[in-house]
Amino acid sequence: MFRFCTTGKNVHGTGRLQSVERAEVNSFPKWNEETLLLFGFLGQPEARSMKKLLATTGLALAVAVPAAAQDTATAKAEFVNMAGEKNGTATLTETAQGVLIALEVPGLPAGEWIAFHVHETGKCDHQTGHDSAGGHFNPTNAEHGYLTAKGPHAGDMPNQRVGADGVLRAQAFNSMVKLDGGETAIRGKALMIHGGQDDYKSQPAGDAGKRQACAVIE
Ligand SMILES: [Cu+2]
Ligand SMILES: [Zn+2]
Repeated sequence: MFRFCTTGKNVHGTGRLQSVERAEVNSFPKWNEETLLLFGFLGQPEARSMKKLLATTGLALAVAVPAAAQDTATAKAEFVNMAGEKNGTATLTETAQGVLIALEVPGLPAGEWIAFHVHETGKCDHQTGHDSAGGHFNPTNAEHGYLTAKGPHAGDMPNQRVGADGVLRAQAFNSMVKLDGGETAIRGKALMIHGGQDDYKSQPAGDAGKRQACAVIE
């Protein structure tokens, strides 16, 4: 229902998947009717309400099936802190408009806003202070920051707030990148969390402070 009402098309899937959805919608109520006829229910008041119930259930199934069968591209990223220890993960999901990034990373400055970017090199070496990950992912040769006329970098993302327990739990959406294919693909690049916030204008990286945790997108 969501798919039909909002977009009228199958965003990620194939024509095959769309036809499965239609088949579900068309065939399920028919099956209900035949089954009820078989049991001699049709026309009875109880049968009418049961038919209505089954038709509703059929609709719910038609919504659930494509969601389960959907072939959405995803990626994982495991964070490594400045001591070289694993600390936290991110799950990335490609959508038609960009990449959704959900992350949970402990051991960060409690209650602070921190910068969060995609960096250009998928190498997290804590012995270099994660400098191994290079600068911000910037396939369009833009300047850094949301507040600059020639910005932002594709790898720029809004600051995130760390919880009072020192754990960052966030969901961010980056509409300037994809997971796979082409210049703006970020699989193989790195996610980076800094100790301070991005001012969205200082070059080349928003004066965001030391790198705290780095994760290769794979
Ligand atoms: Cu950064
Ligand atoms: Zn940047």
